Amino acid sequence: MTEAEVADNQPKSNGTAHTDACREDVFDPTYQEKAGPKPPLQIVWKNVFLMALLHIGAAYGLFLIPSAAAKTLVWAFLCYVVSALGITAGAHRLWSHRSYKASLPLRIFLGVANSMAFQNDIFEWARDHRVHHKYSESDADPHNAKRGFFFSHIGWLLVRKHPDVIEKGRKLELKDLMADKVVMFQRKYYKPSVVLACFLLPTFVPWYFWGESLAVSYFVPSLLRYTVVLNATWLVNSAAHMWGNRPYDHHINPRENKFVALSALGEGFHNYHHTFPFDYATSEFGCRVNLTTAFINLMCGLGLASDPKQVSRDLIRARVQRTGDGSHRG
Ligand code: ST9
Ligand code: ZN
Ligand code: ZN
Repeated sequence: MTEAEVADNQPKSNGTAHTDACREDVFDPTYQEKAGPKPPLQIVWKNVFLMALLHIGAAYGLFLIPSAAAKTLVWAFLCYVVSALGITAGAHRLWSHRSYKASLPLRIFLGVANSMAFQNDIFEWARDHRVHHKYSESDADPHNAKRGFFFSHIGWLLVRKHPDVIEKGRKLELKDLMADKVVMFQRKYYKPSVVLACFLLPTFVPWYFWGESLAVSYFVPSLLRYTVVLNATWLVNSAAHMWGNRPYDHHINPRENKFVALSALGEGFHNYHHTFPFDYATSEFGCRVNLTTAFINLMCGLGLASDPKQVSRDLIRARVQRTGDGSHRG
């Protein structure tokens, strides 16, 4: 990356620097992987077993869909959207990148929604995500896509981390996360919050309110919905780092992938996102295939969110011309 490209990654719009934007998500071109053989792979068999069990449970949930009431399917979809927003609008755009500001009621909602998604607590998620951006596709990237589709999709959760992930992660500036009472409260009570929000609530509502069977209530809105949200998220790390165009920067692997954007509520514009990580919309196309941006806009309209950061058109145009792959359709 040249100095100009690194400068583009710095949060600013219309020439004014965003002093409160995150800087720990900016790519660090100075990092060098250590020479010599890589540490041996250490498989965590407990995770392999649990992930296998989860996916078998989700497959059983698929099989139960025809016997589910319409209301249960609507509920499952609602749980999908809420838990996905806990990741996209919460852990990702708010807490990892600080791309907008959220009021306390909105942060509480996103904290609960995040527990419903059960993808590690917000602090751990945001710390791993900042190292992903800063040391993208190197040993210090938790889900280094250079290690292949399987590793970047799910494999990285089944083995011990590369020591550089932890070494570099420990040097990150995370004071903003530590200062956020919602983040720290969710971390402290993470396990009970997951049991309640990810499993008990999605199961209880259809069973109690419209007499759905306990099996359907558990396997469809809870297990299947959880597994679908996990895989939609992981596709951003795997598919969107492999397949698609690179209109903003062809030097990096992350790509624009519409299928991933659709399933991940707008998080598939990944070439744009890695080029401009501070942009709250993660795309230059506003709400198009981007429910998360629509949600943040709505929250801003209601006075619950503010200061959404965006890249200027001029900066996008200049970057497209300098480093794009020629596929940009502006
Ligand atoms: C899950 C997360 O699925 C998914 C994240 C995806 C991210 C996607 C990003 C894409 C963009 C956004 C798009 C969103 C789209 C959403 C769409 C929705 C429809 N820095 O962890 P340990 C320390 S989770 C600094 O045990 P091991 C750590 O604090 C799924 N320090 O490492 C600890 O220190 P201490 C459910 C770090 O032993 C020590 O190191 N959860 C860092 O290597 C050891 O930590 C699971 O499956 C860091 N980065 O184990 C659980 N990292 O000892 C999975 C660690 O002082 N996790 N440390 O306390 C595990 O079981 C383990 O972490 C492991 C590694 C086995 C993977
Ligand atoms: Zn990425
Ligand atoms: Zn990101």
